[in-house]
Amino acid sequence: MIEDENITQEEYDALIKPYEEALAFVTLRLNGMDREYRTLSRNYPIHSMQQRIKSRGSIIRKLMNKGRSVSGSSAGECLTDIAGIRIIVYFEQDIYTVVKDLKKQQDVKVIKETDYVKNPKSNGYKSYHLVLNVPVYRMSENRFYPVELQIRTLSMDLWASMEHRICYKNWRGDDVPDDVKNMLKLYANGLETMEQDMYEQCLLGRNPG
Ligand code: 0O2
Repeated sequence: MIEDENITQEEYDALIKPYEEALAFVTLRLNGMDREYRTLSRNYPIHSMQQRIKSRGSIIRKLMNKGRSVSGSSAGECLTDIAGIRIIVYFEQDIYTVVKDLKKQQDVKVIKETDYVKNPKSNGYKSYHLVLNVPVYRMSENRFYPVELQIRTLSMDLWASMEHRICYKNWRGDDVPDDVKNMLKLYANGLETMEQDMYEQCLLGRNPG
């Protein structure tokens, strides 16, 4: 890192303030949706949600990996995942229910959408990514800030957490040995089969009293 390229703790604290508000805005909405789902049906889609503001170290690392200059303003320009929420659902179908209902909200705009469920990454990663632009009001100005949503099933989340732990911690994502890659793909397929079978064989078309 070039010496004057840094994000000080003070810059970081100022940078994340509006993202914290944007995150609170979306979390409130999602909690409202979750309450409504649970009132309407026993087969509610959302299992749990986690939220985080990207740490200072993670922001610096990501800017360096992207070959961008390291500063608060560069982070604001280049990164759309400073505020992030992970929504864990039960079945693949639930992902699309949540996405459809999120898009009904007229005061937030979808600015990026990647469907890694229908188009998984070559390593087996599956998840639906949405970046919402959310209004944050100040007396001097109104601005939109991005919040990244990762929507995935319990089994996709299990796989992604394990893959991140195994590959990132040991090989920093590069040069993962082929046998490890192959085994991870095999498990991704196995988990997908388990989840689909549970849905199709145990739930679909049944109406337990
Ligand atoms: P962290 O530490 O989880 O925040 P971006 O890189 O965000 O500007 P891009 O290139 O579209 O945009 O990224 P992508 O592919 O949408 O990935 C964004 C996030 O998805 C990552 O954030 C990870 O959280 C997750 N992700 C993507 N690919 C994988 C994968 O192969 N394995 C796992 N376990 N997670 C993945 P970060 O910042 O990389 O990491």
